[in-house]
Amino acid sequence: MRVLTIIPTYNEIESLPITLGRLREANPEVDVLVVDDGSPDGTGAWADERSAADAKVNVLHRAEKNGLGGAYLAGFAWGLERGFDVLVEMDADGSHQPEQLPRLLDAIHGADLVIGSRRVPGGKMVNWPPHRKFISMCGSLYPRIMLGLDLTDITAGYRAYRAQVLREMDLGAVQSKGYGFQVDMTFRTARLGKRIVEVPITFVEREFGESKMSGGIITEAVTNVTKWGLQARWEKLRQLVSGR
Ligand SMILES: Nc1nc2c(ncn2[C@@H]2O[C@H](COP(=O)(O)OP(=O)(O)OP(=O)(O)O)[C@@H](O)[C@H]2O)c(=O)[nH]1
Ligand SMILES: [Mg+2]
Repeated sequence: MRVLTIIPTYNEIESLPITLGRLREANPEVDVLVVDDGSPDGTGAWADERSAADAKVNVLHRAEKNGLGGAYLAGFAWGLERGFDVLVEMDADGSHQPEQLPRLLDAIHGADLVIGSRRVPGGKMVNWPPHRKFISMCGSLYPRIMLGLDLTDITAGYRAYRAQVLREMDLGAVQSKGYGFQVDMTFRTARLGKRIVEVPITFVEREFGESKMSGGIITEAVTNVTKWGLQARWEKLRQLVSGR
């Protein structure tokens, strides 16, 4: 099983060296792709140096900051072209612990998408202030109800996809940029009838650098989830009325 871990970065010069070091140490057989959006702090240049010294580390540069979603889509295309079997998403900021990657990879044997969840038994959030926990809980509950997905952590970003799922998906149609990207991808995976499994992870609040979370990202996610939820209900109603 050839595994590629994709790490999107924007201004992660303090965090990326630590995360990448831990990832290589804990999972030496796993390939890595850093997708940097022209970080002004030199994250991309650092990753290039690291890549020159380590054949397992690769870097994809995008000209400007264009959201997490776009970075992952570019990373997926890179990995699919090169024939990887499993594509993993991991934040650079230390929230997703590289030492827990084997949990996701073990579970992918019996699933098409594995989500590292903070809300299944054994899952934890470390150093998260109560208001972030509350926002995150709402952010998880709303799409769960609206989209009818029986999952505890739909916005979570520590995941592993079987390449086949991504190949079957119309990735060109995915437009979500921020948090909504994770929900969008989960909903698409579920609609393809794929098996989604959650495994517990310990999510650790970032220690260095700044969060890229913004009002715009939340608005995008809420607007899209509402739209998708209503569309799905409308479609069901239409089928009922037409007797199909
Ligand atoms: N390439 C790229 N990476 C991004 C972009 N926005 C965020 N990232 C990266 O995506 C990962 C998650 O971003 P964070 O800022 O940690 O967002 P978050 O985890 O939702 O928020 P916090 O919990 O506050 O850290 C990090 O590795 C970021 O560097 C972007 O526009 N382009
Ligand atoms: Mg983070």
